[in-house]
Amino acid sequence: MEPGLRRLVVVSNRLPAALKNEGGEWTVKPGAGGLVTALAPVLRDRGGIWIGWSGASDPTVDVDGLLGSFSAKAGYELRTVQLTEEEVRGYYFGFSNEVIWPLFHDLQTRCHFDPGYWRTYLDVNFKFAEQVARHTGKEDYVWVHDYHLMHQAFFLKSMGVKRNTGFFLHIPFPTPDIFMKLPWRWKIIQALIEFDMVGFQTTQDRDNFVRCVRHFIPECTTEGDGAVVTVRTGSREFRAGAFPISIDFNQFANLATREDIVQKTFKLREALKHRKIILGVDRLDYTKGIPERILAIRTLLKRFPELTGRVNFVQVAVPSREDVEEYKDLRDEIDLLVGRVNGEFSFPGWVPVHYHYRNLQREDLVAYYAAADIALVTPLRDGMNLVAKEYCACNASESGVLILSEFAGAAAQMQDYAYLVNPYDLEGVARAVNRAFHWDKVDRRRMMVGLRDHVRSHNIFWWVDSFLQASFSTNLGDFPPVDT
Ligand code: GDG
Repeated sequence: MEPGLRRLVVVSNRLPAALKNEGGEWTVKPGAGGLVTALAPVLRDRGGIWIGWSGASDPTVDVDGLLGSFSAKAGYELRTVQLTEEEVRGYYFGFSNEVIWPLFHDLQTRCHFDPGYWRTYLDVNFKFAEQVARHTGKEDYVWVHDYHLMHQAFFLKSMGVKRNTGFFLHIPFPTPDIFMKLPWRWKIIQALIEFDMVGFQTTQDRDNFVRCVRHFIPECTTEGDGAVVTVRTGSREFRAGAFPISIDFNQFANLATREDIVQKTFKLREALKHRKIILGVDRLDYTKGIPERILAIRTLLKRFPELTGRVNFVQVAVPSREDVEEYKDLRDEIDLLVGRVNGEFSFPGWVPVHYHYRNLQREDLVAYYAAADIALVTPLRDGMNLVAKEYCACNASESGVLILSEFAGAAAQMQDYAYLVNPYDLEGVARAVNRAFHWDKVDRRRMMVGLRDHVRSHNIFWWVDSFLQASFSTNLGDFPPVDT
């Protein structure tokens, strides 16, 4: 059956709607973050099911009732997997966030390789697979997302349930020397090769994965030289591809030029006295390099004192994983650094760093993007980074500069038109900002037009189509390399 005719079943840790307990009352909130931003418009267009955890661990909550109304509005079905608090602790906070997240972002010293986490991860993956088996049929295409659920195809097979399955990893896949540190490395590889398609953000991630497979199965061969290759391990044949995720370009571009948002953008610039705005937008996470970025701004003001009073650095940090000690410490560290830099450089009428620790409304976020002269997107490591793409889509004036970490997946696609930096090199980042500040208008336009053209054509719909087409195509030559 053609991929376009199959019903799509998305499986991810969280549903696109989260149940939250506010003052004893449960409410439904649309989720934030990369995955929801990426898939919601697609499922609305195609119809289908989304299976995931609702965010509520209280067994007395009427989850189905609460999700029902959201589901009707969203235009697709939601099916929830109920998790206990203990399961959430071991599988989500433990294995996913304290093992795989830091390890796959090359931050192995932050890993807690607790065998209890691993066991709970397996139990929860089994629970998810049972729900997938219950709510799907042979003709459905099951598309599993991210590192929380790497064992879906493996458990479906162990239950004797035949499904066409794809997996997409939103975060980087590490090099073999880092991956090998994982005590359960072989089990993860065994599970991933059970999918029919394993997708990554970049060619480099895909190649890292294939190298890890080859480490355990030396006779493994690959065929093809484009974005998608066929991998044969003897017992298994599957596909592995690079599919750089993207955004709904038109939605952002249209918002940025909507009259009320143009007004908002103007007011923002006015409030900052039309100084040049340098913008950072991130979930508050240690992979995003926020402390390093603030220190780079400090270096900028020290090395280029003529910029004092002429720039504002605006950092938006969205609260994330707030119950985790490491994230609380990171928040304290950032509070301290912002205070220090402002204490060191402010004078009456000017404060260099404006820091917002909250989730902005989409309209306000777009106004910040549109107002910013320079976007400083400097994660220490990132699967893709949608903020870089959203900034370009919103830059209707085509005069902004994107300064981008070479360790973001987005760098592989955007390197011709973005200013690439090493986020650990504070002086290098400071020099890049200084150069962007002085950059000629014609050059800025040329770069931004190149970026916008690329994101416009390689948008979220292109991403979904590429993944689904590549899962079913008989000619993998149709998928040329997507990055370098
Ligand atoms: C993971 C991978 C990969 C941010 N602040 C606000 C807000 N956001 C939205 C942005 C953007 C999303 O959050 C962040 O996406 P990123 O891609 O930058 O990062 P992660 O959350 O870490 O996402 C990443 C992604 O998955 C997709 O595959 O690119 O590498 O780590 O969409 O707009 N949204 C609102 N207010 C804010 O203040 N409304």
